[in-house]
Amino acid sequence: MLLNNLDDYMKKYPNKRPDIIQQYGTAGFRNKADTLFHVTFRSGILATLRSRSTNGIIGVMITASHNPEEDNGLKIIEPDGSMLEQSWEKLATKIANIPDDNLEQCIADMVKELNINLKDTVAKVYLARDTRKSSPSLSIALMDGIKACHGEFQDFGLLTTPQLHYIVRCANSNGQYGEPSEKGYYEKLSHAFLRLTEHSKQQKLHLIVDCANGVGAQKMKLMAPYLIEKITFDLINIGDGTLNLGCGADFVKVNQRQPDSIELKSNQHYVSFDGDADRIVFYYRNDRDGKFHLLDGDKISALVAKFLQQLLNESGLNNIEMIVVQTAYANGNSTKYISDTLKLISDCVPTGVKHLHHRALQSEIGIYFEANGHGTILFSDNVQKQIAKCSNENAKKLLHFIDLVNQTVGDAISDMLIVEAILDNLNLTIDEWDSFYQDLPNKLLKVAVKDRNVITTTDAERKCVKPEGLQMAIDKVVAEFGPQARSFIRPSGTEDVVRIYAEAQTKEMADNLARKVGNLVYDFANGIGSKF
Ligand code: G16
Repeated sequence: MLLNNLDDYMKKYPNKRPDIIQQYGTAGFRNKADTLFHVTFRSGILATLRSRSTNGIIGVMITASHNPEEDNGLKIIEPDGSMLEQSWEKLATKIANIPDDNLEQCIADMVKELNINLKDTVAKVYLARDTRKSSPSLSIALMDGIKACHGEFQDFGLLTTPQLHYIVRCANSNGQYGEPSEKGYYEKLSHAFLRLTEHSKQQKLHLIVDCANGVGAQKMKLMAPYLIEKITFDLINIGDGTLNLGCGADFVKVNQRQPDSIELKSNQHYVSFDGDADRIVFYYRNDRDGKFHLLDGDKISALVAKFLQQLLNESGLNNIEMIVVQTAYANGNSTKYISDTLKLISDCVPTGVKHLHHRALQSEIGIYFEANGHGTILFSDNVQKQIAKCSNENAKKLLHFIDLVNQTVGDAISDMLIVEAILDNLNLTIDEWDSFYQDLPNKLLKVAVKDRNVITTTDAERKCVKPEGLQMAIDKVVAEFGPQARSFIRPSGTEDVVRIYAEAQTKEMADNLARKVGNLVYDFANGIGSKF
């Protein structure tokens, strides 16, 4: 039998809201938690089939990351630790939306079409969850889906999303990438960090970490003792408030201010994670102007690129190809810094770590960060071998650096240690890092419309194709704000909104530009625009 006890499971997990289309979007399924039980059960089936078709262990993380507490979602992880293969995203969407009565037939067709061997393969799924109240019951639905499809599972309970990505990769590489456990993760990263910083002149480092009231808080408590000889932490928003509310990486990036609960002190580094700890942004109070300064994913990219360039040159490995991958949200001045000052190639791809990861894989070293603080660095096997062959001190540092990076996906804990280790090695203050370039003033807005899918884009989301006439209207407005102005729009893949980004010479101009473009989006998407 293809599926076990399906009738019983269908009674337990009927699709109560067939009116809602569940989409496997930018980073998996996302929606109000109470609409996701049938989706989660079905994703258990899908993950089991993916495991059989790849002959590897698949991961499923239950989280809605930066979204509000009442949302939840699923991120499916490939055996190499990357995000679900794109052709399977479509299958995931199909299975999630098929009427209850047709589910078994749909699965049978899929098995046939993809030629999935059900007899001689073992299916295994690793699952974990964030701290949302709905996550434990969704975990049960997921395990039921795996059982229904005759799969095996291992439930890791609470983990950050990047920890699960890491463990899945380790397990599928037979331990070559590291020990497939949470403890293995702490040991590998902390060892690399301590070795990388052991010769620095600076004393102990200290960091204030806003954990967004999410899973990062519990995991930082476990990580901190491993690092105590070099760095200590004050953890805030550790679960005493509401998840992602008035705190966290998304709040800080969008509002360009510190979390409500923080009063900025001089000479202090601050970071904010998001709800599942796969994003990070840095900030501090600049004593010259007494103001909040944000160092986002673009600044992290610039710092990493500069450091790696220097180490590669000093190791005699300057022929290695290195690229920086960004999205349309990257600040115009960060792109300029990468190409004009660092003389590196930068490329722009659509939003979503999966797109950046894919592009970064095509280079020997691929540095990728979204402006929102989501990113990592990828090193090809060939480069790792080349570095391992060099015996100089800088090459040894590079090897420790590679061990500090979670190459599967953006990881707030790993990225936090990467930045601190680089600043320590280069003997740079946060202010000096901030002065690499000055961000063009910018504004992020979101607009709720009847159907966000009426907006379609091209050119890595920098141009709007539909509704017709909207791009022309945006171009006209942008032209009013001078040569440095830029704006684009795109439908979100994680929330039911259209996002608007604008940058211009002054903050006031950027705010005004975003507002004007927001009004255009509202009008065109609701059929009030001139040519709609
Ligand atoms: C997810 C993705 C990110 C993306 C973000 C926002 O982040 O992993 O790559 O930038 O959503 O996406 P959108 O603008 O389409 O809503 P997270 O941290 O929520 O998983």
